[in-house]
Amino acid sequence: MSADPSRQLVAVADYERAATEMLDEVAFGYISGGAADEITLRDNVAAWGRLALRPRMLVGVGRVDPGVRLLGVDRPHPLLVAPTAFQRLAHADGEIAIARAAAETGTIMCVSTLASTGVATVAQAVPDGPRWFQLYAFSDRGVTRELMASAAENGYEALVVTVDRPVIGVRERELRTSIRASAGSVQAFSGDASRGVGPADYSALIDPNLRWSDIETFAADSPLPVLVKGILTAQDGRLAVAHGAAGVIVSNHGGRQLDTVLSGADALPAIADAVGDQLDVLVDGGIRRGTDILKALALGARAVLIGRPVLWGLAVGGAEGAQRVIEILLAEFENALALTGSPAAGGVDRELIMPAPWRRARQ
Ligand code: FNR
Ligand code: LAC
Repeated sequence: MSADPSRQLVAVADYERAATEMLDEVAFGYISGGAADEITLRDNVAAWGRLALRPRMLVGVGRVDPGVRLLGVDRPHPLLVAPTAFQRLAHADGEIAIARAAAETGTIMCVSTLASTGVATVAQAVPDGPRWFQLYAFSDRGVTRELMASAAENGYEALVVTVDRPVIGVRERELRTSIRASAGSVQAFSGDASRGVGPADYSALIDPNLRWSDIETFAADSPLPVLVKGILTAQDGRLAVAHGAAGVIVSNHGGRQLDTVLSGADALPAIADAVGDQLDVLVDGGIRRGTDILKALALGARAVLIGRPVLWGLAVGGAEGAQRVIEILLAEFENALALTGSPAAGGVDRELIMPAPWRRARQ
């Protein structure tokens, strides 16, 4: 082994393997697991591989521009850190470490309502990084409003309302390990914290009766633009437009909610076609390579989010590990722009992809 083992880790898959070895069964099961038979979890990754790239040559790619415009703001690249709960399960430095990694790389970090470290603490610890707040609307709308206000006061730039978790999915790995974790922003509302609570206890706080009219209320009440996270159909894309959303995140929650739903990659084109000219469409799920980011843009997304990869980086090497994972994906993305003859991320379109010729052979 070399003196610095992280030098051996050159791809997201390397971090996944290393994290598997470092994390205990409880944390690894929570982070890497999915719902039921994990068919959607696996398909989220496989779906990007069912698209082939159609590169163009001789267009001059000595300099490529990975920048994109998102909610009307120019950003250096189209990669965001997805909201993931309880990041201290992966590493003692948790959210603060990921906030550092994000700030160092100009990456927007989405901080979860169920973050181990509360929204205000993250913002104070790492003041200079772009951040969005992911909202779980609680049945107690007073608490919900407090969370929204705290995000705005602490410099969060957008509100991501997650709508695909009215109830928790069938998560057998979590059931088998009786996981315990706590969430900084909402600890006070979660009952007896001294005995330790599990994700399921927090789930009980989330409103299963949330409706489109609530999205409209949040959009009207909050000074921040609202994105709806967790839609998979063009119908819901149109309803997001009708109810005042500034963006949608096409997502199946990393395959953690309902097994056998379609992947983000497969859901994206219809949604982008229906509403891509009226609001910003983002996508997540299974992004593990720079080519996956490029394919998402080609299908009509403005940006992508990564969940597990950054947690694997965090588990392996704290802030540095998380940063390295982001840098690997960004370097691969720029490489893919150059090798497909795409000088600017903003100019990528569907001409760049086709259904992969090898998909039928494999099935
Ligand atoms: C999540 N996800 C999630 N989403 C959300 O809106 N709020 C949350 O608190 C969480 N928590 C969470 C925890 C863990 C451990 C994971 C893996 C995921 C879903 C997340 O935002 C995102 O949609 C997926 O993780 C994207 O898929 P990949 O990149 O993990 O394949
Ligand atoms: C999860 C939550 C908290 O997926 O959304 O575990």
